[in-house]
Amino acid sequence: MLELYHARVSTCSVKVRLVLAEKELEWTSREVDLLAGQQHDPDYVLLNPGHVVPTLVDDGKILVESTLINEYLDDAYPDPPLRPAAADQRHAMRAWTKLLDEKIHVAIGVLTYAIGMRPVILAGNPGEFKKRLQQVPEPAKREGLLSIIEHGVESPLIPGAVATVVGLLDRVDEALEHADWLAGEHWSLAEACVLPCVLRVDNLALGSLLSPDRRPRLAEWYDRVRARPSFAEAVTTWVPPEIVELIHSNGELVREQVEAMAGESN
Ligand SMILES: N[C@@H](CCC(=O)N[C@@H](CS)C(=O)NCC(=O)O)C(=O)O
Repeated sequence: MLELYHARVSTCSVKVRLVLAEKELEWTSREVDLLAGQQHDPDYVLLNPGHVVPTLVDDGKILVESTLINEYLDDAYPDPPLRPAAADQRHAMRAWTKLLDEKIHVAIGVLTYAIGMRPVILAGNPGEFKKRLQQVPEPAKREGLLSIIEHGVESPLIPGAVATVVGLLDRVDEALEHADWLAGEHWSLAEACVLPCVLRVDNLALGSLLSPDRRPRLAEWYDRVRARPSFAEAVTTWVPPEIVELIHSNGELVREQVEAMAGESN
């Protein structure tokens, strides 16, 4: 039996849900409420010592790290294969997952908190949120989140995060110049990791960065990946529309400022 500990809106959770959907695997949902701090519950930390989602439990085997979970799923449930067969294409696929893990994930997290979540946290109980931050195991992440909650898009972390995300969007557009998919001939684990980040950019009211005028191949790919049944199953089914609307309206408040940082203001 497959059990996924996940959060509805988290990009890393979407990444694994997309692969489960592409493989049409049955799984049991174990939701972890990140805003309520359930990732720090002692029972959960026994499964995931990093205090993060997702965690997959497959017949008692505990698996963490979304990229490694997706590779595990492709090894354990190979039909349909979601990694290209050719060695060079598989290398290209892993270059995407590595880029996402090492650079993009943090940048997307910074923008999500600064643009989409900060107003929610400030309207709730910021003191409680800051207290809970003390449980985040990595000091750099803890301090980054504090800076974002204090300063929002004025935090010194924002320009770098925006530049990193713009770099990703350019790279996707470029990669699709002579290919339909990011790595190989089919939807692959590269799509699984890039799509949740592009979707987040869109949800944060930065859809201008994805417009066909600016990045035509990215825009066409984004339409194509969202038309697949896996998107409905992994995203639409789980992500509450009212949260998407809330994040989007928070994004509207700072959109011009962020677009200017991205060098894309009109
Ligand atoms: N490298 C980890 C990162 C997981 C991660 O950062 N997950 C976020 C949601 S996308 C999380 O659980 N955050 C909880 C928190 O920051 O307190 C993976 O890919 O699984």
